Amino acid sequence: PQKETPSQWTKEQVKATLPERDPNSHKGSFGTALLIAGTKEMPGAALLAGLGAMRSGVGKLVIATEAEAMAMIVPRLPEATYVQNGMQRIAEQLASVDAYRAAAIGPGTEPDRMTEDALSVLLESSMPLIVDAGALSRRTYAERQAPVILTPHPAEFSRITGVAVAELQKHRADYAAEWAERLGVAIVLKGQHTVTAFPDGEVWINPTGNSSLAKGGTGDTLAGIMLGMLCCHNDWKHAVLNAVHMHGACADEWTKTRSPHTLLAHELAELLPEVWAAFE
Ligand code: B4P
Ligand code: MG
Repeated sequence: PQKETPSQWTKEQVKATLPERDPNSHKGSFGTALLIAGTKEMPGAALLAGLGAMRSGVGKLVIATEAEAMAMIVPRLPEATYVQNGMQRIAEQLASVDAYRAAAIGPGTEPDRMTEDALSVLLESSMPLIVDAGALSRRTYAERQAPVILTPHPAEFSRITGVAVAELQKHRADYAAEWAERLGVAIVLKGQHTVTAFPDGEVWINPTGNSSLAKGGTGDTLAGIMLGMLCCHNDWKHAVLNAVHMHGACADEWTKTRSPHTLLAHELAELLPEVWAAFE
């Protein structure tokens, strides 16, 4: 049966829930984020997510990626540190995941055995965990107490649930809510009017964003912004909702003066400082 249309997570709600940066803070106050992303063939996804995270309130960022990807990322994000061949080292439990405040896995990775193994290791931790792109698979999260946030686009949602894309798009909020409760995770179903459904049944629609986001890399930037937001917010649900809203607001800032045909994903991270300030 068709349920009520969920409410929008508005600009006023973002303003009321964004954290202040304590004048007395230091980088440890905001924790260290772990980003597991990028391969030799898709190094850009790790860079885009890394830029999003470091622009979004994090204290420190560690990027676990392949050696070849590191060489490309370091010159454009010297502020991060790295775990070389990190996906493999985490999958084989050779690199610890204990010291992080939040983690994201999947941008620019293959949906293969190593990704699944690394995800299994991360699921044993007690930090909030974003699962995107190559890390999205048909699985359950029953053992997990801490927050899990899945960020599928419609094709990925279809892959992990078996619901056909055309059917999904007719009842986006209903399907997101149903699967969030069933899997016990938050689901951010991307696309026009992104739906965020929490495992407790709460559902919100995002009012920002436009067709300039329909381009490769923008989802990687969102995963990074969300990772950073998880580190500086006290309430993980506010972090997720504010990340989606702010990512879309950057695209809306772009189209004030520029064509929606022309946005590059890394430019979202460049717009974020001024867009964020408008919420403070
Ligand atoms: P992949 O190769 O999996 O794409 P990706 O690497 O995940 O791209 P990226 O990370 O940059 O973008 P994402 O979608 O995560 O290939 C995608 C495949 O799925 C393609 O075959 C594509 O056709 C299909 N697919 C993707 N979206 C679909 C959709 N809506 N309906 C049907 N098929 C779809 O993240 C993109 C970001 O941009 C999100 O934040 C999203 O909310 C936003 N966005 C995209 N279009 C928007 C719009 N029109 N308005 C507002 N926001 C929009
Ligand atoms: Mg994506």
